[in-house]
Amino acid sequence: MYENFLENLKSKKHNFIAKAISAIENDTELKAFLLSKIQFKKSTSIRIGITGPPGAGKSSITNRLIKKYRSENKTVCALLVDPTSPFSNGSVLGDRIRINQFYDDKEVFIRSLASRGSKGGLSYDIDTIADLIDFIGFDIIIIETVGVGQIELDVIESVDSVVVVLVPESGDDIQIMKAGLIEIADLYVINKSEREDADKLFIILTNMLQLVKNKKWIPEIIKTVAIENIGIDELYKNLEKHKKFLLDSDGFDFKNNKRFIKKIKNEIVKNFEDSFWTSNRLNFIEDFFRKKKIQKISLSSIIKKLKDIS
Ligand SMILES: Nc1nc2c(ncn2[C@@H]2O[C@H](COP(=O)(O)OP(=O)(O)OP(=O)(O)O)[C@@H](O)[C@H]2O)c(=O)[nH]1
Ligand SMILES: [Mg+2]
Repeated sequence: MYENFLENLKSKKHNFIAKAISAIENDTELKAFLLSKIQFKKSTSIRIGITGPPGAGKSSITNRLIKKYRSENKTVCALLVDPTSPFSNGSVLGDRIRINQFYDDKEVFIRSLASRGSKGGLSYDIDTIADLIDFIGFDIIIIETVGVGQIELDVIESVDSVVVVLVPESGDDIQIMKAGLIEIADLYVINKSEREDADKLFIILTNMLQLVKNKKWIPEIIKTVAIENIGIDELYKNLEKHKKFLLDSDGFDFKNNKRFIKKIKNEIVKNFEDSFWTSNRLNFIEDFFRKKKIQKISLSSIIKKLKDIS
């Protein structure tokens, strides 16, 4: 019944891609069909994460990168994760990235997604959506997220290359979040680097990176002025360099396998959770806490009691 759907997807018809993404987000029957078709295989897309504080210029950089990749004849999908607005339906951020300039280009697909995952992090859907885009055959998948705490850590698992975009004023924040940042970035971008403190931040980052030991990949720091397209070629070159590094070190397969294992685990949790919460168990737990005087009980014994109920 959905066979035509697949053909339309494969020919990159944007309205079909949008329908497929909505199906994944909303857990419809079409999702089940798609999941049965998207098979685990060597990933052919490169997944690039662009993260950093609000307003740092992530979308402007994404925009420029899309153009750069198009000039190299690569097909590109950009997924913009909007953690602030669970009600965004895709148009608001889409406007920000000046989606219209790619309107005629079938080989560019841009979509924003509300992050509905816990703690404002990347939702579990993002990996499935990226797999769908991979299946359709886009060469490059850019995932833009606002980097606040948890999301940065999530994005690292979802992508092959992590770009952390900072601005000259980020210096103080960085001193504070040092350790975390060292761990996550494959490349640093200092955007808005026409501003005077750009060199100061460059030095802070350089010093910070000297602490990195025993790592085969040492992140580059790239200065950009996205609005003037300055530094974008260098960013592109470094992304290509990182890609080569991953290819040479089996990094792609490693990341891809890890994502797949994570998805299997998530799916198992979902399945078991649904079947675990029988009405007897739900009633038991609700009755238990309805009692006026809560009994002293440990977590492990309540879990044991729950398991004993069928
Ligand atoms: N001066 C200057 N402004 C820039 C530069 N790059 C982007 N901007 C501006 O900074 C503002 C924010 O840019 P965006 O690309 O929307 O930033 P963002 O990080 O995607 O923002 P959020 O997604 O809202 O977190 C816009 O007004 C851009 O025009 C730059 O290199 N220099
Ligand atoms: Mg943005």
